[in-house]
Amino acid sequence: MARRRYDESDVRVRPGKGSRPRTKNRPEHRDALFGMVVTKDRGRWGVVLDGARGPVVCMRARELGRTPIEVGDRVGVVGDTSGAPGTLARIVRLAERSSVLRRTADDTDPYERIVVANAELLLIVCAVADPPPRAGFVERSLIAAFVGGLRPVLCLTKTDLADHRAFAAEFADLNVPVLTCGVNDPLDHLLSTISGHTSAVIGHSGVGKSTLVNRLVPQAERATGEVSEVGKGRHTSTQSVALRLPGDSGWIIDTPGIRSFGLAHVGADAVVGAFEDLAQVAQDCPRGCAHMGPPADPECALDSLSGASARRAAAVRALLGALRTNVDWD
Ligand SMILES: Nc1nc2c(ncn2[C@@H]2O[C@H](COP(=O)(O)OP(=O)(O)O)[C@@H](O)[C@H]2O)c(=O)[nH]1
Ligand SMILES: [Mg+2]
Ligand SMILES: [Zn+2]
Repeated sequence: MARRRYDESDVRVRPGKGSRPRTKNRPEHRDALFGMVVTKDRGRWGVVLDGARGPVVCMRARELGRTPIEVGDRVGVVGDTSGAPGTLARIVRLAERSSVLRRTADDTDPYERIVVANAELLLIVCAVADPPPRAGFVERSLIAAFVGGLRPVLCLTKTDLADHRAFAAEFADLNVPVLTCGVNDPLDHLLSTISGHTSAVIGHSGVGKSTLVNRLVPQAERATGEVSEVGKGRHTSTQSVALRLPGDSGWIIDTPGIRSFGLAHVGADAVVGAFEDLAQVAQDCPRGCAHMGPPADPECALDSLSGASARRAAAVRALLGALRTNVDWD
């Protein structure tokens, strides 16, 4: 998969609502310090500057207009960057993203939201029981990861309550790592997978996401056992937050509050394009092929595949099916 590299000199500035002249008089901010956005809340961003420990509270500079700045973004900051209580620095630059986990509110909503920027891995947390596992949720998450440039890892929880193998087997042909991450499972495999990387965590409420994050980052003290993390409660978080793994061995970005995972922005070609072997063959498909095979796409070139690639094509078609069914998986 083609992954773009950061280029900190590349500022992507959208003009704001007013029509101020765009770049002419804009300061260059050569003195900006770079860091990572770790929190976002009501017009305030927490940024951990490179080499620093705690976050600096920031606002978005006016010249950035309404440019979305999300948890995981690399940004340049000017002003009082001491992080002392009561100080407020300014985000003046936004580096190009290496990955973007996106969603729309539902499958018909054209407006894309960025859930997490720059995560390398997507940990898809799914319980094998209580609540029962939902393949549709996993499929949608996989699609979002593949098209967003994140490497998905399926983390199965509550493995003490049911056998996980049948559910895990559903995803075998996609070459997605499946790790058992229940309370009684050792986490060494997961730890070695995420070590040195930035990983976003997604999953339904109640699947054991916070329990898992607390095992990975004990000082995080994420609240567990809540009926619902979203909406009503005043103290419940609806925003992503980046947590440093012990020993500075990477970051976990917890993403509470995703109630729906619309994929209106995703096309079949983007999903197929995430798999090199399939993408190559799909170049021979007729124009507008939706890659589903007969009867809808009788000339789909994916049907010429054999062996592991054919199994992968079948698995990707199952994903494409999930893309078309507007399941509300809340
Ligand atoms: N039996 C069992 N219960 C678990 C496991 N992981 C979490 N739980 C329980 O499931 C409930 C929801 O867990 P929580 O971490 O709050 O889920 P979250 O909503 O995804 O953050 C809590 O009562 C946990 O104690 C597990 O592996 N096995
Ligand atoms: Mg939770
Ligand atoms: Zn095709």
